[in-house]
Amino acid sequence: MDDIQRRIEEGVALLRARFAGKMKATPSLADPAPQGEGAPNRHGMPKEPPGQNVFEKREWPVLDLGVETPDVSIDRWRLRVDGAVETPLALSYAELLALPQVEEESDFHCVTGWSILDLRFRGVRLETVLALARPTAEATHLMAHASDGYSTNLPLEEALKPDVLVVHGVDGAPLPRDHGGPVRIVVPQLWAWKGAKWLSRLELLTQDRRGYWEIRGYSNTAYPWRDDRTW
Ligand SMILES: Nc1nc2c(c(=O)[nH]1)N[C@H]1C(S)=C(S)[C@@H](COP(=O)(O)O)O[C@H]1N2
Ligand SMILES: [Mo]
Repeated sequence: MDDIQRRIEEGVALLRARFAGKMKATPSLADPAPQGEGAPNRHGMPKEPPGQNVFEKREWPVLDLGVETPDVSIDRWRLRVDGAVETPLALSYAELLALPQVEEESDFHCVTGWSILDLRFRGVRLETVLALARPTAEATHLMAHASDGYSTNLPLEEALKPDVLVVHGVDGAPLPRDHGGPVRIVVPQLWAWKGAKWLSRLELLTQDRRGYWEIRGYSNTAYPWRDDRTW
């Protein structure tokens, strides 16, 4: 475990050396005039992006392609991390739980017009998983793949933000299957489709490639406070 801890710290330092400047410059952290209403959220953006309705937590909708709801048992679940990495991984659920765990209270904004505020997500920073796999010097983006055939892409400067989590719990309970359990991603600073439910694979890329909705008309950048929904 000490070895893993050291490897994570080294990997995080390498990633921050490459991406810290880019991370600070993204519209989700450095927008001089973010749109929306309400008191500032944790990152200084208005709590409600423009055009959103805030729902109660108990009304959290289930939204996905709807073709199937994957039934992935904890015993069979694996997260492969491959592509432009020095060390491809295949993490089991137990291995994910053995990594440093964090809790982040975050908001969840769906492009179809609803938001849920203050969900308490538990999991592992995506940064931690990437630090273990060591993206190569050429890696710039990643594609998250899911067991239902879904995919969504992220630039590394968004993926590495500290509240972007590989989530296995919410509000003190295991992540429900409908919401992507056993394991999903949550990317609070972007529209919720950027967070793959039933996460199965992270593919590191050396150039951007569009995922399921990004091909079909949703914005590639997905900034809620710029009303950035389609292209
Ligand atoms: N695997 C997978 N992940 C997915 C989707 C999907 O269809 N399949 N839909 C996305 C969309 S459009 C949204 S709004 C959120 C919804 O998450 P929820 O069902 O937990 O509310 O999941 C995202 N992640
Ligand atoms: Mo969505």
